[in-house]
Amino acid sequence: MKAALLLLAAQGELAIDVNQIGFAPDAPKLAIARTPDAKPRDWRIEDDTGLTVLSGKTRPLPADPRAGGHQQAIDLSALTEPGKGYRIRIGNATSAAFAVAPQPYRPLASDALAFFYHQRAGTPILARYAGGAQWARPAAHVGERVTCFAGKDQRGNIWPGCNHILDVTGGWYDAGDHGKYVVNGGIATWTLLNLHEWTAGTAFPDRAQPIPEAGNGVSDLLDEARYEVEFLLAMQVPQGTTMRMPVNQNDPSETLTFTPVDVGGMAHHKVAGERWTGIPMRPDRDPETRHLYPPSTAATLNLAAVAAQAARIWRTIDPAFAKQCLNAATSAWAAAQRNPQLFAVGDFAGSGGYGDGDVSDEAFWAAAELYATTRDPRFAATADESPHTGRLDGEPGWSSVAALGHIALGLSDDSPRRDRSRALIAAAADRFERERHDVAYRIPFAGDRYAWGSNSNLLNRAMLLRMAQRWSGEARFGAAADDSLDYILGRNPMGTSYVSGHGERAMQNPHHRFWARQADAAYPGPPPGALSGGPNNTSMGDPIAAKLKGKCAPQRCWVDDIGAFTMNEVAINWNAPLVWVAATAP
Ligand code: 9MR
Repeated sequence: MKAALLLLAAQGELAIDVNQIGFAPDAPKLAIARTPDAKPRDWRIEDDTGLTVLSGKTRPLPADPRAGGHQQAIDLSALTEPGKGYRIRIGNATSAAFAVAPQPYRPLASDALAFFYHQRAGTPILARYAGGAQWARPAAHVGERVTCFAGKDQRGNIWPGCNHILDVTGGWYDAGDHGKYVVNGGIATWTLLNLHEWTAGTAFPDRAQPIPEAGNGVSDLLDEARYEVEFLLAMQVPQGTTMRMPVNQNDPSETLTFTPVDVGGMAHHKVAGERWTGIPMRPDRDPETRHLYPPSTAATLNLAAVAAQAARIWRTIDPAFAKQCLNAATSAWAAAQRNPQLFAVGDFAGSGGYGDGDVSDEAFWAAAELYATTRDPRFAATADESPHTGRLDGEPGWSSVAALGHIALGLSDDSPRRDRSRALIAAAADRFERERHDVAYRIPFAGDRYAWGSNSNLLNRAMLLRMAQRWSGEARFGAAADDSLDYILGRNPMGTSYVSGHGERAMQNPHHRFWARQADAAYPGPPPGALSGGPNNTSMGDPIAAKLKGKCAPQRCWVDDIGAFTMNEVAINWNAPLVWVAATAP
C-alpha cells in the first residue's frame, strides 16, 4: 500500500536533475530525468540565447527504490564548449541553469570555507568578511570562563561538578546550535588541516579568503583551522585535577556510579548551554547559562590526534605554537591511556550527545597522528596493535575515525605502514566506486539507509576516492568523487542543490539559529556555501521528518525547512569535507 502510494506520488513527474554549478569542459557529464514512465524521451540543451546546442534521447534506468519513480540518463558529456546558462529541456520541463567552465568549483570551495568564519564564537562577525551586512553580528559568548555542570541530568544522575574554571572563548559553533563539542570539532578541524597537507600548503594561501587574519603571511586555511585548534587546547583539564566520574559505563540508560578519577590532561567533551534555545536566536542574545560537560576519553583522543597533526603542520610556521600543540597532544594521550573508558554518558539537556561506546578507532587515529609527527616507535607499536590496523570498514565520521588514522599513515614517510594504509584506502575506494553502478543517480553509495548528515558521508567517501585516485592513477576513482559532487549540487531526486547560494534551486532554510529568515524576516537566510545534512530516513526525529516517515524513498526523505533538524541542519563536520572535495576538484 505504502509502496503503491509512493509510486503514485512519483507518477506524472517530469523533471531534470543536474549539477547546478556545472562541469569542467572535459568532465563526464550526466543528468537524470525523472519521468512518469520508462519511455525514452527526446532531450535538448539550449544555451543562454535559446539556441539548441546538443540533443539526444534519454536512456531508461532500472527502477531504483532509493529514488522512487522512474529515472532516465542524459549523457551530455559531448557538451564541451565553455558557457553559462545552459539548460536541458524535455517537453515542458527545464533543468536549472548550469555552466561549462574550467575549475567550476573554485567559488564553492571558498564559500564552503567561509562557513567556518560565520560559525566563529567569541568574536564579532564583520560585514566586510561575512559577504554582506545581513550576516554581520555582534560578538557572542565572549570571555567564556566556565566551570562544570553540577546537578541532575535528564536521567536523574547527579553530577558533582568540578573545582576548575576554564576560559574556552572562541572556536566554532557546531551547527545550528551554539554548542562547542571537542569530538566533532576534532574531525572538522582535522579535515581542514588534512586539506593543507594533501595540497602541500597550496589550498587557500594567505589572502585567499576574506578573514581577519588575511595578510598575516600564513595560509588562510590554517588561520581558520587554528581558530578551532586553540579552542580544543583550551578544553584540556589542568594536570593534577581529580573529579568524580562514571568509569567504564557506556550505557547512557544505566544509573551511573561515580568514583574519583585523575582527569588531568583530558579534554572536556563539550561546552554548551543548560537548555536548548529556541529559533531564531542571535548568539549574543543567548540567555542560557553555559557549562563545561565532563571530560571523555573520546574528546581527549580527538584533542591528541588534532594537536599532534597541528604540531607537525606549524613546526616551521610557528614553532612555539607547534610545541604547545605537541605538549597538549602527548599529555592528552597519556591521560587517555590512564583513563581509556570514560565515555560520554551524561544525558544533558541543551546540547547534543556525541556519545561513542567504542573509542578504539579514536585511539588508533591519535596513535597514528602522534607517530606521523614524532616518529616515536611507541606510537607505531600502539597503532600496530590496534584492531583497526589491518582494516578499513568505511568512510570517516565523527564516531568512526579509523580512516583518519590510515590517512595520516598513508601520508607519512614510513613506507611499510604508508603502503599498507594506502592499500586499505584503495580497497575501500574500489568498493565505493563499484557501488555507484547500482544507483540510478550514480553515487558511490548503494545503501538504502540514509544517516543523519548523509551528504557528509558521501563527501567523506569522495575524499577517500580522490586519495585513491592520486595513489593509483585510476580515473574511475576521481569520476566517482565527481559523481558525489554532482549529486550534492543538484543531480538528486529532490532536484535541489544542497549547498546554499550555489545553484538556482538551492537549499534556503537550514536549521540554524541565526540564518533563520524562514522563522523571522528580521534574520538573514544562509550565506552561500552552507551544506545541508541531507536526506535522513534513519532517525526522523523532528516534527517535519515525522510527517514523512514511511512515505519517502530514502533519497527523498528531505525537506528544506528550518524545523527539520534531522534533515536540514548544517554542521562543521559536514562542511569540512565539502571544502576538501570542492578545493581538490579538477
Ligand atoms: O551529526 C550527529 C548525528 O550523527 C547524530 O545522530 C545526531 C543525534 O545525536 O547528532 C548529530 O549532531 C548534532 C549535535 O548533536 C548537536 N549539534 C548539531 C549536530 C548536527 O545535527
